[in-house]
Amino acid sequence: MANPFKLLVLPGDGIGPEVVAVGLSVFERLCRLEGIDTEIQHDLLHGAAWEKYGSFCRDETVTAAKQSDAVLIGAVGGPQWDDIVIEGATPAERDGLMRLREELETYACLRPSRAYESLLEQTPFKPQVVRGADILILRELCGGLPYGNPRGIDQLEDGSYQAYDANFYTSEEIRRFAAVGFEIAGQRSGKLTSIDKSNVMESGILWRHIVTEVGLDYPGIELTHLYTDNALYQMMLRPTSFDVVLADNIFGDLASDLVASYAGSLGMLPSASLHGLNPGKSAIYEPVHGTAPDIAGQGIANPIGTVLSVALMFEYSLQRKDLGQRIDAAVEQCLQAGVLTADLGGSASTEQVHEKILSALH
Ligand code: GGG
Repeated sequence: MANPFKLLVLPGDGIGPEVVAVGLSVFERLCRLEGIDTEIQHDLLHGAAWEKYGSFCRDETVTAAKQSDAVLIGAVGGPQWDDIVIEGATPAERDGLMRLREELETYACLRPSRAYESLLEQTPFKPQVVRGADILILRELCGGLPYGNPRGIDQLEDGSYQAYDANFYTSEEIRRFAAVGFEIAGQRSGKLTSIDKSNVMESGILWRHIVTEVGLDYPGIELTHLYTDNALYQMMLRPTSFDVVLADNIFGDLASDLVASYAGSLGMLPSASLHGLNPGKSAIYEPVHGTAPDIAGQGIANPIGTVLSVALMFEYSLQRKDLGQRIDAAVEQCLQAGVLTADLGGSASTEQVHEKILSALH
């Protein structure tokens, strides 16, 4: 583990600052209890950075992120920044978070979701259907449609418009990502489901081919290929039949929001975005949810997705899985005590959840 452990904190926009304050407090408390030395830097990202610096992600922020062991992010975006036009800008120049993901090459995004016994009634499922669900969506994060080029909206001769986005994947991008999937499947149940649309997309054909090829190096892992549409349907019908799911950038984004329903709310889902499984590289930790502008500033946002992202930070960047598990247990205690924010059917404030988790940590 790096000593001191260098953390860059980028709260972002909307409810980002509120949930990051809780995640950071849990991080600092546990580091203090465990005698872990830290060096913490703060900066702005996306809308907040645009307002102060006229850039969604400054070069200085990228340099600080690269020099850090980990980056803790809240959420980015908001309608006030959606229509800003930067002529000829790449997707990364238009979105601070996408720039950081690209610069740090955090191509493997881990998005775990599970059914909590005390929250089964908060899910849209019959308890017997979702009980025991424990899934990890692995989302490829640096390629595919979000970064695709060419892209654009062109006017046609008849005055109407045509929009297009290219979905590019090289065999190497798929190969390095699939290898992470097989490694992680080996650390869990040994089952890996790869999802694609190889029935209608060329990128899907290459995806399936390379994943199968990588699988030859992992004879102990049971690999299943599913078409994405069918996979999402099966994830709703049989939540407990999945373990690790390997998906491209777009399908992984869709799948992770969908399986958040197992946990009762999108506010529960954490993520770890890694440059492979190399603990020496800077990684990004952030909740899966967005900025929720409708509730920003009210002190009612669910901070658990961020707190669980800090648990993943302890596991992957500090190599202290035991401390990650301690945070998981504190969150469980908070849920069992019924200290729940509104998205989970409760009336607790962000601060009440924070206090409950801190007291459960001791
Ligand atoms: N904390 C996640 C977040 O801020 N997400 C904003 C977002 O939707 N980014 C685009 C993406 O993840 O594809």
